[in-house]
Amino acid sequence: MKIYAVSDGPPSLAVRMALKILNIPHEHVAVDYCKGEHITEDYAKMNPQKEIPVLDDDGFYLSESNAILQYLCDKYAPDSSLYPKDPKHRAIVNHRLCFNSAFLYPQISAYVMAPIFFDYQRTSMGLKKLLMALETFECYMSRVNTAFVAGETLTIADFPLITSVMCLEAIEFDIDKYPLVKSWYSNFKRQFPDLWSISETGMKEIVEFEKNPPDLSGMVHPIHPIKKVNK
Ligand SMILES: N[C@@H](CCC(=O)N[C@@H](CS)C(=O)NCC(=O)O)C(=O)O
Repeated sequence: MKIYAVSDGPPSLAVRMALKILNIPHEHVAVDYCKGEHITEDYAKMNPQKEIPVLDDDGFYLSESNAILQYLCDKYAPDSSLYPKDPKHRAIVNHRLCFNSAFLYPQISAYVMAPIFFDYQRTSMGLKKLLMALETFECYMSRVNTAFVAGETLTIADFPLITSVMCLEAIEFDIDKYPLVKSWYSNFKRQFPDLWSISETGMKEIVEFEKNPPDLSGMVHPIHPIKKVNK
């Protein structure tokens, strides 16, 4: 099995957490985002969306990190509590995965990540949408009032939400107004240091890039406006 991933991308880091906790032997293929290795026609054969990560399980190519998380459990750990079988419990896990990929992470991607790498600004509208998404996250946490995002035990839904919130920590974005999100995030770090270390490595890179944006002038076929960076 191969995972094509970047070292600081939240979806890649979430999948790497699952591979680690499930103890699945795999090769980590580092995709050079700054060179635009994911925007090539060869890469598009694996993932026409030209996004990272992509899983290659013996010729079975799968993109979309949520689908990868679900597949890894279904195929390699069908009885794991990481992806519960009970329909309602599973529905909550699926809901939190969708909530992240459709509602929270897009705001974090636009407000936190894109302006680090490309010629985009952090706008008041972007901030407003991000705060709305965080309020919603806090609301879900208060409704269930559980230790993890989808119940009292860790599930695959925690991974992408942890890596999303990690981006906020990377730019020292204050989440004090969301106490349940904040305590879930701190507890995860304390209880799963090995998993957190995967995310932390990515966070350190983001922290550095926030101070010194990477030079993307060599990116092939860029799809975002490239920033001028002093070399
Ligand atoms: N929905 C996708 C999103 C993946 C994603 O956004 N990956 C980023 C890297 S962290 C990417 O490939 N962006 C493409 C680009 O900016 O050109 C998933 O969860 O797998």
